[in-house]
Amino acid sequence: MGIVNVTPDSFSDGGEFLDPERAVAHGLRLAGEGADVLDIGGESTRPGAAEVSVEEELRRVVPVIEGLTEAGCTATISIDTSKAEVADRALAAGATMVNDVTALSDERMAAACVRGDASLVLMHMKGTPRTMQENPVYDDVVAEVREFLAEALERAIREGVPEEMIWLDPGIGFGKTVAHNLELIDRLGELRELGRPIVLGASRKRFIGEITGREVGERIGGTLAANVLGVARGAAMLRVHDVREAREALDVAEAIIGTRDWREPAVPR
Ligand code: HH2
Repeated sequence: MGIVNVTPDSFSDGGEFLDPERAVAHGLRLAGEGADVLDIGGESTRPGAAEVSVEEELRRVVPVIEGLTEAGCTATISIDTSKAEVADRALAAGATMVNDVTALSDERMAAACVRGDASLVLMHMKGTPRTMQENPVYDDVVAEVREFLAEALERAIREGVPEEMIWLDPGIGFGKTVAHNLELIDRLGELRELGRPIVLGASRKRFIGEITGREVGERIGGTLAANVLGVARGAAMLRVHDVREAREALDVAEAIIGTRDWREPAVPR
């Protein structure tokens, strides 16, 4: 899953793709590099980020989704939003997946997914982006995230989203310390027990900077380590800024663990 942030304030690439044409070009490039999914977001969720109105979010994301669809983009288009109204319009414009980092905080969200026949990513967050990094405390972070995701999954199914269209995400960096993030990735297999595929979003995040001492644009090495180990522990989708590097690391990692036949070399993209 390649990230297309159409925002002025995202933590790693804020402002770079606010112009729809640049965002479309970026999305097409990521798809060409091997992204199966493009995640289009119009609201930053970084710690302390300002909230964005429905109108502003729509103004940012709809032209990008339309542009990608018109350009014949074959990757799945995901809308990264927690607002049902934005999901509705994005699905009408060509998206087929909803990435909700608040796991149905908008009570109309599941219905929007059902209406739009969309798959749904449910992510764990403790608190809100404004407050989530203020001393997060858990008894057992994996158990709590698992319980939260189990409840969100049950609710989504109860509200009509087909189980086989739901993905789960531990929400790396969303109300978690470095230690919490590391433990979640290391014990990702415990979330697999919920029976749904796992999305992992570690790309360029702060815990990597805290370990490596690197600024946000220089965290590719740490990102690849988290991604490869995440897949070894059971992640099925990686949400990344750097698709080419993630793809290559995965191709090699999968050849080693035997889930990919290395005799058929990947076509460099
Ligand atoms: N992380 C971010 C945003 N959306 N969605 C899922 N499912 N999982 C994640 O880990 C996740 C997410 C934060 O990263 P980014 O989009 O790069 O930054 P920002 O929220 O500042 O736009």
